[in-house]
Amino acid sequence: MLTRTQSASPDTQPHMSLKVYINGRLVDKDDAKVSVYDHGLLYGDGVFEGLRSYGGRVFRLERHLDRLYESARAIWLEIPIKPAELAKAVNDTLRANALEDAYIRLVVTRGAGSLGLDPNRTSDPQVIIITDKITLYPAELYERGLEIVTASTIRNHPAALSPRIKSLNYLNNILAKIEGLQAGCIEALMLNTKGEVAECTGDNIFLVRDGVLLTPPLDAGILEGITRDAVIELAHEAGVEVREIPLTKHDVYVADECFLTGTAAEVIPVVKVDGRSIGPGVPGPLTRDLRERFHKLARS
Ligand code: PXG
Repeated sequence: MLTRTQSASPDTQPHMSLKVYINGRLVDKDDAKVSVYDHGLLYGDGVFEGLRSYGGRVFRLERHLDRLYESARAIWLEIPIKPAELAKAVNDTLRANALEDAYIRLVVTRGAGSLGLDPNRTSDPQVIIITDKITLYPAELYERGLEIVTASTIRNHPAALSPRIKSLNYLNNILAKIEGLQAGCIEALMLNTKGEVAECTGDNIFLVRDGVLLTPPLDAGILEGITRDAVIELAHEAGVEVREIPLTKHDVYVADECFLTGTAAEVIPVVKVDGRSIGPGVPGPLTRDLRERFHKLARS
């Protein structure tokens, strides 16, 4: 997704190279490199965030930074700069690339070290900001709705590696994503070790039943999605009751509506799960309403 040669104004600046922030410097994309000894590469030892900007303004930047620093704290990784400095760096990088509607990837690795797990034998965490044009899901998916399948890969046990940490080790989700792709689906539903619905590989899940919005609680072992939080707020504003309760596949199959939330997808309807139509098999009214409300909020 980030490999295309990008230029903010291809007609007027054909040779302008995308700039990447790395440790306080803006360098050309091709020169933005980390060591092969970086423990981010060797062990997935690091954290990340995926953000979006709309019209030059980053959606809930502070909240994403809070989550990044919380993820880092949970893995004993000290980010060498303060959140305010990182926030400024994000905005500077967007401006340097003349990007308004963008995808932003923040990455902090443990840094280069020896060939061993010991994080004490590393130095210099690498702080990286990649900004690029956003690749949107095709509009027709929002109109028709997605079909997803339940993956046999269980979400990481929260007592082993908390799904609330956005770490550089996403193999749990990637294995589930592959199952989805093999079934012809771009997303896959993941259950937790109790067999309850957790989340999708890069999105949170919501159901609608009898006008009430249902979503798994954080202790189902999920990422506390920033889009999820925003949608819960929007539902409250709209006078819709929201229940964060444990859900099973049965609840999904008998729901009136189903949708996913995430930074990349925003709010996207799901109309089929494991071959079963959800409700009448078309995007439902509450899903459409919340999608519109989110759309307005993000662009306000
Ligand atoms: N669950 C998981 C496991 C995620 O990784 C979400 C839910 C939704 O959270 P937000 O805060 O985005 O509403 C995510 C987010 C990417 C990418 O490039 C992945 C995410 C977000 C942005 C980009 O793969 N995952």
